[in-house]
Amino acid sequence: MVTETLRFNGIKRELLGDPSETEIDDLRRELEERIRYFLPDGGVPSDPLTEAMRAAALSTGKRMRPLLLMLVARDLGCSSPALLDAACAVELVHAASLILDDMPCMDDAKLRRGKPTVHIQFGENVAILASVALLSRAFHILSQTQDISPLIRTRLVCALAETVGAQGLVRGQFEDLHGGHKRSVDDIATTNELKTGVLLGLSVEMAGIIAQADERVLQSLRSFAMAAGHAFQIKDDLLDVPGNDCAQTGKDVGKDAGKATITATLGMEKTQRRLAAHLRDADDYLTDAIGSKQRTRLLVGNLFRKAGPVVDLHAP
Ligand code: GRG
Repeated sequence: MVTETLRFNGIKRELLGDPSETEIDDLRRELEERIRYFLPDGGVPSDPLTEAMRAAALSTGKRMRPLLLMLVARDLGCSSPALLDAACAVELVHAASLILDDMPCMDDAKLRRGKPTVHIQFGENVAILASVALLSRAFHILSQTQDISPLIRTRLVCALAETVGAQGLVRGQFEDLHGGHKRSVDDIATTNELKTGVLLGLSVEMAGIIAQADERVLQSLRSFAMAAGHAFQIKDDLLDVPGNDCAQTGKDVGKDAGKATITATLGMEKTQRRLAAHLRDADDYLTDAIGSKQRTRLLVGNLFRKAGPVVDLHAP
């Protein structure tokens, strides 16, 4: 049986070979350099707030959201310098959300990206302040973005505000914390959409806005991001099983124990079929948006290939 990851992985290797991996690595380096520029170190003696912000934003993450933003835009034929700053803004928001998510009053996590979480390293009050400061820095960066019209800049800022707010990430986190242990699969999927899908959605939306894509393309990109977000959240759940090595994920394992997740509700086999269906949908929506362009596919393929054997997409 042809696996879903092959739809993302198979063709592109023949068409593109290694140079595209290099392109992604180069973009990742540019991004991290630009984040360092936006978050300069606190000097000597070092300032714990600045260090906490840098620790959250510069520790080794996959950079999935900013890379998605830049690669989708390139697949749409756009290489505006504004993309890099928009990508930094998205990554800073992600870093801010991870700080809060890890805190004792939320997920109470000790390990993130293979290192002690920000509140463990710097204390809880510094962690909260660093999160707020990163969020604020993200809006500031976006409001200063060059090479785009004021109208486009306003659309970007508005999209960011909507994504974070009470109908976005914050709502998703609230539902996750207060939704209860006995939720339907649809309710869990909605929470996942808000926790993971919306920030992926923002990334592709920003790419589309900067590339001045038409509404039809934007809609296909949003649908792609939602399907990819569902798939990613399921992959995340599948990796969060006791006995799985936290060296693979860089974070505490077993944090979902007792929580309502798709895996806990549907069981392993149905969950894997659901994951495969989301990946199929993601690929179809991506085709609607960018045709057969390969950059975004290469990134998505890499993300799911690295899911490892825990995610067995050969399941019937
Ligand atoms: C103030 C921005 C802000 C948000 C407040 C706390 C909160 C509301 C939301 C938390 C949302 C959250 C952390 C969702 C989890 C999403 C997720 C799958 C994170 C892991 O992403 P990866 O795997 O991590 O891309 P890396 O480390 O690779 O960046």
